[in-house]
Amino acid sequence: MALEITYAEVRFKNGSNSSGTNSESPAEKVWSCCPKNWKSFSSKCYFIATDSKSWNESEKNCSRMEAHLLVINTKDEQDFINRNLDKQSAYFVGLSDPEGQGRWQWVDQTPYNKSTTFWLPGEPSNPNERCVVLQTRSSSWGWNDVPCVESQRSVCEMMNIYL
Ligand SMILES: [Ca+2]
Ligand SMILES: [Ca+2]
Repeated sequence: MALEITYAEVRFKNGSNSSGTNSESPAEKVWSCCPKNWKSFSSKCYFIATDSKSWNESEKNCSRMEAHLLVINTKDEQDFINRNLDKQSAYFVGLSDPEGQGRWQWVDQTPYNKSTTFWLPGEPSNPNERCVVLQTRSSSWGWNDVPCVESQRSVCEMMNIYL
């Protein structure tokens, strides 16, 4: 798929800003960017889908763009995404419990780590609710398990494109 690129930034691959130090090798400049209408955060790109689909269809929609449903790895990532969402909506993320056994799985095989979860109070609430949305309740963002067939908006994630 040809993606139109309108956003780019310079990153220092070695993490050093080489501020006047006479290092032998100058910091290597690498251009990375996100497709048009995607948001860039910490070497990832995010797309907020405005149409509503089931969880499966939402994941397929991300796959078609060479992305996957959002995998929340850190609080910073969750906070960044939340700042870009509409409080009135719920958004599928790439977390599901296909068998309803409490075995939560991320779509990209990231291990489910209980210490990096952001369930709303009282969630997950129901073994028949096997797919996860980001939503607000009492004005805080968090995770809720909902039926996978519900139609919700969603967030896709992919790596930055390196030029
Ligand atoms: Ca992620
Ligand atoms: Ca629930």
